Amino acid sequence: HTETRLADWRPYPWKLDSTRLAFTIAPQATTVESTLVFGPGENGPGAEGPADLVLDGAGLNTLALTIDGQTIDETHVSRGEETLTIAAAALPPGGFTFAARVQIDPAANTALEGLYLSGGIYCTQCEAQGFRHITWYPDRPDVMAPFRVRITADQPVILSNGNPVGQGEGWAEWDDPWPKPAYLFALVAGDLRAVSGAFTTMSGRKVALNVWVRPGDEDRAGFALEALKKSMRWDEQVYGREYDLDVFNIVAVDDFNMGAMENKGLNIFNSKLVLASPETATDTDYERIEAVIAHEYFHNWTGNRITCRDWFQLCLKEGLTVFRDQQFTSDMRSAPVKRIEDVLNLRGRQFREDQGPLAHPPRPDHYQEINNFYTATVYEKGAEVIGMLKRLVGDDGYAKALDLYFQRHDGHAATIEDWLKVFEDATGRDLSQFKRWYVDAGTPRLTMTEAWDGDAGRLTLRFTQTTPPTPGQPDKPPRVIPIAVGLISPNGDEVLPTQVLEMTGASQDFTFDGLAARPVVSVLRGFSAPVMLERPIDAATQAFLLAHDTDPFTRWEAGRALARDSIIAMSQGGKPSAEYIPAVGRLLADTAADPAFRALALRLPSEEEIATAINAAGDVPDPDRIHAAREALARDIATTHRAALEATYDAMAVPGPYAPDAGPAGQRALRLAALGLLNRIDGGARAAALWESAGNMTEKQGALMALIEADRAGDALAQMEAQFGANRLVMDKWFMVQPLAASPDRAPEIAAALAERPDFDWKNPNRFRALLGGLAANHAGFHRADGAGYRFYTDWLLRLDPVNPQTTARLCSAFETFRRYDPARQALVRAELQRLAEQPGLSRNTAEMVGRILG
Ligand code: B3K
Ligand code: ZN
Repeated sequence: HTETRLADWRPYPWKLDSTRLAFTIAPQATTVESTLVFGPGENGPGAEGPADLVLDGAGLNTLALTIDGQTIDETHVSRGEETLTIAAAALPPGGFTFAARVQIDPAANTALEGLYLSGGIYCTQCEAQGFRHITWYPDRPDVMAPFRVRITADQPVILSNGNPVGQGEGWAEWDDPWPKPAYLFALVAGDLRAVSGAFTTMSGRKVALNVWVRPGDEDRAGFALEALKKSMRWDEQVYGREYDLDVFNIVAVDDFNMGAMENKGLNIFNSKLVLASPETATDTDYERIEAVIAHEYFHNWTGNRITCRDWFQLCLKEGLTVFRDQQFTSDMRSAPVKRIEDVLNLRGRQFREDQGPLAHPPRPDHYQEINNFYTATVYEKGAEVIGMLKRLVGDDGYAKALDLYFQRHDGHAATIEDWLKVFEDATGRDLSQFKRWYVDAGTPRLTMTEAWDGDAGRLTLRFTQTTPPTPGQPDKPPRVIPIAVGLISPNGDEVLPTQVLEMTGASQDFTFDGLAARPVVSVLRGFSAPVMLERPIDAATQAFLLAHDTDPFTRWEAGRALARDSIIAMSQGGKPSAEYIPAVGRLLADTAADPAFRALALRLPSEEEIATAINAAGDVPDPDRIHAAREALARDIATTHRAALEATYDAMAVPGPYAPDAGPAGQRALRLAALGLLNRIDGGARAAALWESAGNMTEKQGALMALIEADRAGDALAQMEAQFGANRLVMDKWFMVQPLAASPDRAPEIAAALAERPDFDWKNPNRFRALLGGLAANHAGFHRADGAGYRFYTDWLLRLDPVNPQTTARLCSAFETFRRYDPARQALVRAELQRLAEQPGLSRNTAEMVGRILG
C-alpha cells in the first residue's frame, strides 16, 4: 500500500472559486451534478506553467464530464486508482468551469463514508476523504470554496450547509458563503423533527437553532439544545468568537463511525451524543453530550474558519478544539474533577498508544490511511501540548496569541508552524524546542530526586528526562517540560505555592532556599506535562500528600499511587501498602470534600492501568493475578470500612427529581463507588435493592454492573430488555455491560452468546463497539490464557472489515499492547493478527493497523 508523506505536499495549482452541487436523491441511484469554477492558482498557470487538473473520486459511476460546457476529449483524461487527471492542454489557463454528472448508491454504502442511508435518513460523512465518494473534486483541505447546493428528494426535511435560500415540495437550496474544504460538506434528507431554539449573538444577530431527531425522540433532545446555547455563549465570552450564519442545525443519526462531525452549520451526530433522558442516559452520557456538542460547535472557528492545510496538521484543529472543550467543561462543572478525568483518559488511551507499536507524534509525517490517525495522540495529546504552551506563555500570552491566530489565518488552511509562529510573534518566545512535542512520539520519563541541605535550609530538586524510542524515531532530544511544583511543610501548611519550573535540558537542578524545615514536594501539579513521573517516595509521604496537598490533582494522584502499588504488590504475592486502607478511611470521613473528587479517589485503578504500570517497571503483567489482586483489595477495603461505606452510600442518595448537573452527579458517583466496594461483601443485596428503586439510568446501570459482578443479574437484564428492547441506545448499554462486568472465565462465551442474538445488529457501529469494546475492556476476560477472547474478537473484525473498514481498523487497537504479555499470550495474539493480515481483500485501513501492530 502506498504511503502519503508530509514532505510531498504541494499547493494545488488551481484556485477553486465556487462549487455548485445539485443532488437528485434516490436510494440506489442518486445523481450528483457538480459545477466547479476554477481560476488560475497562486502557483498555477503563469507561476509554474500549465498545470493539469487532478480530481479525486472513488466508486463513482461517471455519466458526463465537461470543461466550459464541452465534453472533455478522452485523450486528455487519465485515470488513477482514485483520481482523474485532465491534461493542462485541455484547460484554458485563465480559468474554466469543470462540470460532472455522476451516480452513486447510498443504500449500498455500509462503510458510512460519503452519502449513505441510516435507518431511512440520508446523511453524509466526508471527513477525512469521504467527499470523493460523492463526486469528482479536489478532496483536500487546502482547497476551499463557497458552496451552493440544490437537493431534490422525496423527503420532508432537506438540509445542507450554510443558510437556506429556497425550498418547496421535495427540494431545498442552501448557500454557504464561507469558503470551506469538501470535508466540511454535509447533506441530510429524511423524516426528522426539530427541537428548536434561538440564540442572539454578541453583536445582536439572531440565530435559529435546531436539533433534528426521529419522530418520537423529541423529548430526549432538549439537553443537547441547551448545551449548544451554553457553548455559543462561552465561545463569545472566553474566545470572542461569534457564530456566522443564520441557522445552526444538529442532526442525530443512528449509524455513525465516530462521535460527531463539525460540518459547517450542519453538525451530524451519533445519536448517542444527542439523545438523553434520565431514564435512558447516565450522568457520564450527559457530560459527554455537553462536551461533544461544545467541541463540534467550537470547530466553527478552530477547524472550519481556520482549517488544516493537509491532514498531517490534523491536531491543529483537533488538539485545539479538545483543549477548548476541556476548558468549557471545567467552567461548566468542576475544574479539578475534569482535570483528573482527562488525565485518566489520557493515560488510559494515549500513554498506552505512545508506548506501543502504534506510537506516532501529534503531527505525524506519513500515513497509509488518514482515518487511522484520529487517535488519542492527535486529539488528547494535541490538547495537552496546548495546555503546556499556555502554562509556559501565561494566560495573557495565550489570549494574545489566539487573537493573532484568528486574525491572521481566518479563511485559510494553516499548519502547526503557523500556529507556533503566532505564539512566537505574540509573546516574543522562541518555540523551536517546544516544537518537539509536535513532531516527536513517545511519553517522556521524568525522574526527580531531592537533596536537602539542612544547614543552609536549601532543597535541590534534580530532574532528568528520557524518552524511549518509538517506531521510526530511535533518538529523542530533550523537550521543554513545564513542571508545576509546590512545597508543603511537615505540619501540612503550604510553604511554597505552585510554581512552574521550566525544564529544557536532559538533566536540570532547581533550588529552593530559606526553608525552615525539609518540606514535602508536591510535583507535577495539575498534571502540568504529559510525562511519566518517577520519584523515590515512600507510602507514608504519599499518604501525607493525599491528606494535605492543596492541589487536587496531586492529592488524588498520591492516593492513586498507593492503590496501584498495593494491587501490584498483591498481584506479586505481597501485601497492600499499610498506608492505603487507613487512608481510604480518612477519605470516607472527609465529608467536606467534593463527592465527585471523593468518588474518583475511592475508585480503584483499572486492571489495564495496573498492567501498564507493571510493564513500565519492566515486568510481565499476569491478567489473572492482577484481577484477583484487585478483587482482594476491594474486599479488604469493604471489610475494613463497611460501616463508613454504608453511611456514605446512604448519605449520597439524591432526593427529588433527577438533574444531570455536576453536584448531584458527583453524589451519585460516590454512591456507586461505595456500592461497588460493598458489593464484594454483601452478595449483591444492595445492588438488587438499588436496581428496584432507582429512577435514573445512572443508578440503574451502576446497580446492573454490580449485579453482573455478583452473578445475579438475570432478572434485571430481562427487565431491562422488556422495558427498553426498542431503544437502541439503552440496548447498546445492555450489550456492553454483560461482557464488561462478567467474570473473566466466562466473558468471551457471554460475548459469543450475545453475538448470536438477532438484535446484535453488527453493521451498526454503536452495537458492534458495545459488544466488542465491552469484552476488550474486561482485561482478564479479553486476555484469557486460552485465547478465546482474542479469537472471538478477531472473528468479528474479519466479518466487519469488508462492510465497514473504518470501524474495524479502530478496534484493532485492542491488540496494541500485546507485547507486554507472556510469550504464550503473545503467540496467540500474533496468530490472530496473522489471520487478519492474510485475509484476501483486507481493507487498506485494517491492513495498515495490523501491519503496524505486528511491526
Ligand atoms: N472531525 C470529526 C472526526 C472525523 C473522523 C473522520 N474519520 C469529529 C471531531 O473531531 O470533532
Ligand atoms: Zn474535533
